[in-house]
Amino acid sequence: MYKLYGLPGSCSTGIHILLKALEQDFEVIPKNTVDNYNTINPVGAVPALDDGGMIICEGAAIVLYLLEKHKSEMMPTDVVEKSSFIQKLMFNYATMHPAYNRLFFAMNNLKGKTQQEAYEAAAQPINSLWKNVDDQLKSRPFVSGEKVTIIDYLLCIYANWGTFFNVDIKRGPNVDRMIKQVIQAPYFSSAFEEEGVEFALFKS
Ligand SMILES: N[C@@H](CCC(=O)N[C@@H](CS)C(=O)NCC(=O)O)C(=O)O
Repeated sequence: MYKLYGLPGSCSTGIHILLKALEQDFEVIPKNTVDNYNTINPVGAVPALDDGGMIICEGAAIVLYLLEKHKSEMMPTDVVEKSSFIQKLMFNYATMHPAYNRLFFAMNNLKGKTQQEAYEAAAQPINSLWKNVDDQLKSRPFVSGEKVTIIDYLLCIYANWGTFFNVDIKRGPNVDRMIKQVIQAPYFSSAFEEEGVEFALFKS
């Protein structure tokens, strides 16, 4: 059985959803219940996956490990398609997620007018990134094509983060269509429920 170290509603929730989609046995261990979490991941971040004592850190590495190990159809076998899939996955982990980190930094470290200005400055590049995703979704239902993948799950989680901040994030109509479809999946909503967090997007 896998052990997934995570934080509710964070990027680790993407791995939680993926483990459900792959029909794997696992338990989710909240990071804050672990004494000395840095012995699991020396940089202190979630997710971390324990597979029989072998620890894997970095979300992208965990995704690639799980998809290859379980021969998931999410991962194309053709080398060109696989490269495109990995490019989109890395866009999530190395570009979109860090863009949202600027909002979390402002929330945790700034106050008042300075915080609001930082939110608004951070929202600009995020909006450009969503425009890029929205353009891709003009011609297909999901980022990787006809079938939902971990790439879409993660984008839904990042989009939900936007509800935490007092700033307007513009995602685009195709992105919203994709999100509304993905969040219908039982394994998506049950992962949020099990973590005790609400998917607040589209709720007024
Ligand atoms: N490069 C890492 C970054 C992961 C990351 O930033 N995780 C956040 C949650 S989304 C985290 O653990 N933050 C530390 C904390 O909140 O204690 C990865 O992709 O796995």
